[in-house]
Amino acid sequence: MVSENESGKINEHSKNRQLDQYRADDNGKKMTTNQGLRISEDEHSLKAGTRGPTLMEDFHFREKMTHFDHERIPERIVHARGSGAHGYFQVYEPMTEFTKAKFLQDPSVKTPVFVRYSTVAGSRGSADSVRDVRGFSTKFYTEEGNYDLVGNNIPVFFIQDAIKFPDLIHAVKPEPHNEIPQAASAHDTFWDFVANNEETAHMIMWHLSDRAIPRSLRMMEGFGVHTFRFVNEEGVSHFVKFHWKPVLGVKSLVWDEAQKIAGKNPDFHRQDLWEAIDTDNYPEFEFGVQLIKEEDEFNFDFDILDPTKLWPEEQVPVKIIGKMVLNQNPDNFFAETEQIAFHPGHVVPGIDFSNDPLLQGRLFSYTDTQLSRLGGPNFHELPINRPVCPFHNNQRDGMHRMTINPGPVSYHKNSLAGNSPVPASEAEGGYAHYQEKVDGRKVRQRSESFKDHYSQAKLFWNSMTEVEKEHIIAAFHFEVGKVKSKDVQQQVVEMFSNVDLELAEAIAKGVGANPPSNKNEVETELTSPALSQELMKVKTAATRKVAILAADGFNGTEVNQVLESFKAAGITAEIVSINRGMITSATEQQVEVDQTFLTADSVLYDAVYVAGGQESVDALKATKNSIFFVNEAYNHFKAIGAGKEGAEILTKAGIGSFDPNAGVVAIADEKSGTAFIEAIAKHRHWIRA
Ligand code: HDE
Repeated sequence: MVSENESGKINEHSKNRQLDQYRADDNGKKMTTNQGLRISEDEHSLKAGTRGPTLMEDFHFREKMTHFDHERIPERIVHARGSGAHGYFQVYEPMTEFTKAKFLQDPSVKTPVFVRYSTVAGSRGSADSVRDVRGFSTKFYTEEGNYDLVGNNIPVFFIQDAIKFPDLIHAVKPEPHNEIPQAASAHDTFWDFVANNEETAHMIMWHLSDRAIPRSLRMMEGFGVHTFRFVNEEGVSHFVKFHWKPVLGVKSLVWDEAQKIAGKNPDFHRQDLWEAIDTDNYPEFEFGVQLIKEEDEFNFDFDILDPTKLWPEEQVPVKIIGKMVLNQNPDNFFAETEQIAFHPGHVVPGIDFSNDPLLQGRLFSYTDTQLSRLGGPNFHELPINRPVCPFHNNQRDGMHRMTINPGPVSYHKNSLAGNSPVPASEAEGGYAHYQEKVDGRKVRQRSESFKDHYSQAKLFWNSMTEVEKEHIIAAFHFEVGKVKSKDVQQQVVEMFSNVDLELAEAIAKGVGANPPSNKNEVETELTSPALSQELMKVKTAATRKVAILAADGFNGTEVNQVLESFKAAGITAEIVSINRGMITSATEQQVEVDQTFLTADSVLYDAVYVAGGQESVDALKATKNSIFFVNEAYNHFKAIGAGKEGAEILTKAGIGSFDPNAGVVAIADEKSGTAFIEAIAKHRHWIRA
């Protein structure tokens, strides 16, 4: 069995049907060894007497223990912590004008996909909510082979040339002498690298912005980062950048919250993704492309091959061309999310590379890393990695080979097998590299056109709203404040004075460094509103999670009404109370408590609603926990709602008065329920700051 479908017709179920052949159901079965021998006893090793030594001949013990001893594989050198999901992709209109890629032609075709999200720096078991870039990798199982779009949630990168990647990662990973800190960039070696590699400036602005602490993997953008090529049937090429736009909008945590979540629920994002799919709230992302004609390559004030530059959307609009829906959780984390192997070099006809030196280096690294991670050259045969279209070549043998290739011929060209498998012509779907003309001397140099490191960093800064700027400054204070070397701190201040003098002065003040002596601030007033997540239009409360604080004697009519309006808005709610079990309303209605103040925390919710009812409010008031819960949610700028008597808790939590404009809503009637939902949809109420 090489492929699931020799006819080439792929639909959204193709990958699932292929995986079915590998799924094993142990339910209700007798236990056997891996050889199929039934096992009669699995709790006692074979011994010479009940108190005697274990015997070598205990093959069952040996097999079980040996397998256990070898259960771990090396974690990814970067992006070790990840979460995945199955789904499908559908194009809105044929993209024939720009690319011949088949999965981008027919709007009726649903191409199966697997997506893996990740953080970069932390180990496999590190917390989800840390400040970091998020990986956003998509494997499209197309009829022409697997296409991997291995992107991030930030559109630019730290460095311009792949040869610097090991240095960047050595600097950001825990320091090698003491393996501290885990999953964090707030330490000396990272900031030393930044200050001595000016090309990082633009990416650092993004890294310290709210983009690096997403609320949910479902609420962040994705970017292919590099410039790629689309090539159509006529061989005409366009430069292209890829975008994923989340249907739920781009939303972030606040830093204090992100740090607390790391302790309260390290699996915050993984669980959010899992539960969303489990409850049929399928994450959706629209697919967009920015296109530049070949002849316009040099018409920009940045080099389109430079991965530290973006193409401002106001200059090169994003054309939305399709949608991805994630509708199925994996069955087995290791088999699917861990063993999936992405590679930017997995392309299909119609998609090609540019000469971006970062991309060029990646084309080497990804296969190489799988060899040590997955133990040999046959990782493409693992179920999650297998294309759903046929694959035939003369590659043979190697560790863990699963395919059985009959016959004596495994070479090309041959006559004994009629010269098969035979390369396909372009007309037959054979991949032909775009025939770009290249001409140059062999040099170890960077193009002059890559040397402006500050204009787009400044563009990003100019495009931020006031609150986003405040967050970036606070992030500098945290990150550089954790740096022990005063010298490195000062270097950072000097470097960012190239971006913006006020910013550099603010950094200096917060970390106790001298004001910048360098006054080379780049001069540009340009802005790109599309870069600000605060200015984005999508505002919905759908799939958000609200904590309802209630105890015995709560106002049942009011809570029912609120729950109804939550349901209509696609909001989920959990009852948080003093103890688990049932609580009874003033009118004898019973509801089950989902969480207590010990098992839950305000940081795990998007909003808080304190139910009315005097007895309930009195009971809650008596616990400091409820006051802290509301106070913390308020300080994290979240929507707060309260029934009439619930206002007493708000007062105790230091909240002055109801003010829907500041997201503090009195729940009295249906109209106020709507106001509360609008407050949740706004996500955060910065006016309180
Ligand atoms: Fe990666 N990167 N990377 N990277 N990368 C890996 O491949 C590498 C870069 C990205 O969920 C590794 O299979 C080099 C940019 C994602 O499995 C490794 C360079 C972007 C993932 C590797 C880069 C990415 C990886 C580690 C500099 C955004 C996770 C394990 C030239 C466009 C994929 C693996 C997954 C993973 C190398 C830079 C995204 C070592 C050499 C830029 C999302 O091969």
